[in-house]
Amino acid sequence: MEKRLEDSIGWMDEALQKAILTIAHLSADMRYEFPEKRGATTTKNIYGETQQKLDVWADKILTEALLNTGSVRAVISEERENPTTGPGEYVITMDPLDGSSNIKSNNIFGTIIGIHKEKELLVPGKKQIAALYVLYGPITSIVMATEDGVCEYDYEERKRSYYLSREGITLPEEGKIYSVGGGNEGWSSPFSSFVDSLVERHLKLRYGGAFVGDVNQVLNYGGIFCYPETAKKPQGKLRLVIECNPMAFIMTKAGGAASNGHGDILKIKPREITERTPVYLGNKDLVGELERALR
Ligand code: AHM
Ligand code: MG
Repeated sequence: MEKRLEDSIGWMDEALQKAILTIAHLSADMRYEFPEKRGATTTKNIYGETQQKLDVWADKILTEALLNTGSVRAVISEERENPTTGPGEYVITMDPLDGSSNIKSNNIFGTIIGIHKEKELLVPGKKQIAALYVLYGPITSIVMATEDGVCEYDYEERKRSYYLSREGITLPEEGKIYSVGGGNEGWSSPFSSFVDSLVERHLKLRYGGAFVGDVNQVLNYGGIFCYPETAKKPQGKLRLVIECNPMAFIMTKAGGAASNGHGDILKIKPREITERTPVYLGNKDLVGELERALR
C-alpha cells in the first residue's frame, strides 16, 4: 500500500511532524501561485541581491505558518536579517526560494530547510536532526534526511498528498556527473586541474543554476557539486547555515560527503547567519580527491 508522508514520519514527535507537514503542504500549495508572482521587486535582501516577488512571498507565508504551528522557536531565513522567534522548541533554517535566478527562465527552483533543537541558534550542521528540500520540478517532490536515512516523497495533486516514492536513498557508487557554480574565471589552478580530470574520466557536466536541482541530480546520478572559492568570491557564494548545511546533511546521510575544500562542512561552527562558504558535495571518493588536490 502507498505510504503517505504523514505515516512515514509518524515516529517523530508531534511538534516536529507538525513543522514538517506544514512546510510540505504549504510548498505544494505555493506552487499554484507561482505564475502570478513571477517577476522582481524593487527591494534587496541582506546580501544586496534584488528580491524576486516569489522570494518575499514564500518567505512570508512559510515563516508565518511555521510560527503558527507552535513547534518553532526560531526561523532563520535567507530573506531576513534576524531570526523570527516563536514559542516552540525547533529551530528552522530556510532558503524559502532557492534558485531565484531561474524564475525568469522558468527553470527549476526549490525550498531548502534545516532543522535542529539546540539551545544556540547557530550550531554546526551535524547537530541538525532533519533536513529537506522541496523540488518544484515536473513533479513537486521532497527529499528528506533524518537519522533514519534519506527518503523521497512525490506530491500527487489529485489526492493532495505526498507519497513515499523511495527510501534508503544512497548515492550511486560511481559518479557520473559534475556540476560547478559560478564562472570559471578565478578558479585556483588545483581546482581547474581537478575539473579537467573529471572531464577526462568522462563525467558529464550538468548544471542548472539552482542548488536544489543540481544537488538532486548528483544524488541521483552520483558525482560532485561544487561552488568553489574564486578570486572574486573567496568565500564562494552559497550560505553555510541556510543552504550548505541542510544539503550537506542530506548528502552525508546518503553515504556521500560534504566539504568546504579542507574538511567536513558539518563540523563548522557558524559565526553569523550570513556566512558563506565554498562547498563541494557528492561521492566520498571525489570529495576526498578534491580535498587532497586543494591541500
Ligand atoms: P538564491 O538562493 O538567491 O537563489 O542563490 C543561490 C543560487 C543557488 O541555487 C545556485 O547554486 C547558485 O545560486 C547559482 O549561482 P550562479 O548563477 O552563480 O551559478
Ligand atoms: Mg539559495
